[in-house]
Amino acid sequence: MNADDKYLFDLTGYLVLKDVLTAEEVAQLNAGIDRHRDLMSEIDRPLSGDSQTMQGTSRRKDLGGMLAWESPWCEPFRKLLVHPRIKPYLEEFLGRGYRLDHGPGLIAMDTGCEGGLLHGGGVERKDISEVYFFKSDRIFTGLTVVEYLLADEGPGDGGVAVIPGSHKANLACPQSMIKWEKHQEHVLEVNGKAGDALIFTETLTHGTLPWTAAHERRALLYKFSPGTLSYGSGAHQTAYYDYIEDMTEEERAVMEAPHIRR
Ligand SMILES: O=C(O)CCC(=O)C(=O)O
Repeated sequence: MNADDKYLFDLTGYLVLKDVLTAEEVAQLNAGIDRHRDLMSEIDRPLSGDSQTMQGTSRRKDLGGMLAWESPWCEPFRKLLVHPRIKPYLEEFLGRGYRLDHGPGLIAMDTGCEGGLLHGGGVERKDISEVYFFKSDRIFTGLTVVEYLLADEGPGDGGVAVIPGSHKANLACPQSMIKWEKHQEHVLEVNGKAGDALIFTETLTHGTLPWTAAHERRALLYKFSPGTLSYGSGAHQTAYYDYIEDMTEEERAVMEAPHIRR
């Protein structure tokens, strides 16, 4: 990671990194998902609320639990805990000893799938778990998302969207903007190819635009926290499950409960 990336992340709250995964890695991850497809389920509540512009003909489908899948299917997902292209960014933004807070989770969307209301951002954050500030030449951020694209998200397709710079907002985002009904020119549809990765601080206002592409959307989300913080109640509890025993030492360290690391 270079000084430009650090500047741009601080300025906008997100970065898109190109070609993080090879075509082979994308294929392995997608093969694991295909293999476990019967575990994928449509979520039980709509995410589009009463938005006039985010309605669709289906709901998002979710799939989780990849780290505990039987070998070899779990392996490409475990590698993403410490991917050499991503780890330096997480160590810069979250500090050394960053930890998996929750996830990974797959978001899949069929053509016509509804969007999801924008959320998070600036004044709306409730506690230090989603903090963002700059001090001593360092970025400090709480919950941080790494979103690996496993299918292309091209212009006009929909999918993940952000309001650049909103992690520093001092006022609440207008409801009409949260619903993507007004000020759409300030809501950026993030585009990328399968294998690209989006990193964003969860305190950036973000959400999902309705999916219009002919192919299935697949985005794989890992949510990380600094070593001393927790947002979710998830991964640190599961750190004591058997499945971490055969992880590498480097992967297992990311599964630890929050604590002071020296
Ligand atoms: O990739 C997306 O659709 C955004 C997901 C999202 O809003 C979230 O995980 O909080």
